[in-house]
Amino acid sequence: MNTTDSPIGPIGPVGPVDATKVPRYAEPTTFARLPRLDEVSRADVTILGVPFDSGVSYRPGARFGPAHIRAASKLLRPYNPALNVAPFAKQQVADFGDIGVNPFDITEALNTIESSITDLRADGSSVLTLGGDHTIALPILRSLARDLGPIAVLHFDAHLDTWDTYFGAPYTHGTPFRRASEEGLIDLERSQHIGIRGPLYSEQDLEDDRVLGFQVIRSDDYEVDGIAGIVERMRRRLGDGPVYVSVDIDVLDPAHAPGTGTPEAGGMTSRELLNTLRGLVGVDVVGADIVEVAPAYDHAEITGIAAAHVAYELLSVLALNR
Ligand SMILES: [Mn+2]
Repeated sequence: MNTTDSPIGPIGPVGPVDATKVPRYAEPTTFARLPRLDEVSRADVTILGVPFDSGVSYRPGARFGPAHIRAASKLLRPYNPALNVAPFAKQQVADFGDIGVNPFDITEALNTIESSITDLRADGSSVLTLGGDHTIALPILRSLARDLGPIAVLHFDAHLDTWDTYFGAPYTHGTPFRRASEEGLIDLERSQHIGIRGPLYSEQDLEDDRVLGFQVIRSDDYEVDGIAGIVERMRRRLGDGPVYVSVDIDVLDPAHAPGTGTPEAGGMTSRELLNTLRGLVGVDVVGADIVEVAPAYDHAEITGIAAAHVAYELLSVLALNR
């Protein structure tokens, strides 16, 4: 699964470092021990770290998420039996590393993120972003929508993230999808939240959310519909056009993801989340993020491992859709 060189250059994707020859805990840390982007000619999928958490409303610390997810990804292996695919062999996946964004000026940070995403996508690469707090989804959607028009957002989260402002501030981790909807970035007929639960400010939050273009699948719905039923509802809503997948790790129950900023009881299991993501095979996924991993509240890498496996399933879906 390593470099396959021929006299005329690489003839296939450069895969992870071979764990049967170099121990997993050795060598510099990239996602899944994949090559850095500057070590390959181009990537079909680029992993990008965005260590930004200046938009959080409660526990800070998601700026350390990218490094934590990479560290927890060292145990990922090359073959995914659940989907019968080798995601790093079927496509070139490479890790760009992190971009530096201004922690004191959110507007400047959003612009930096948007232009970085646009640059990485310029040669046709898909970008899988490791956050960072949920604020970063907005500039990513700005970049995608400029090329693709309004796209469906499939949003896994305990929270709606369609609130208006906090302390008068429009750009926060609780508001990215309201801004995205107002800016015309999302398809109002095809967007969906999955995993919603917990107390709201008022009943009006749900009404506003509907008007902004989202359909809600609640965490509790898994109990009634099961994973297969949820996947069917998800695919019916997403339809045929482009889809952006945004995974807030707090969609998982705190038992499955304690290391996050705004935990809510009654969440999904990691098994439910991974199986739901597998249901995206054949859906036109054009990009994805995994956000809100805050390692200071994690224990034994529970949250980091969950996030790494979320990334692995998304990469597997992208490989099969190629
Ligand atoms: Mn969120």
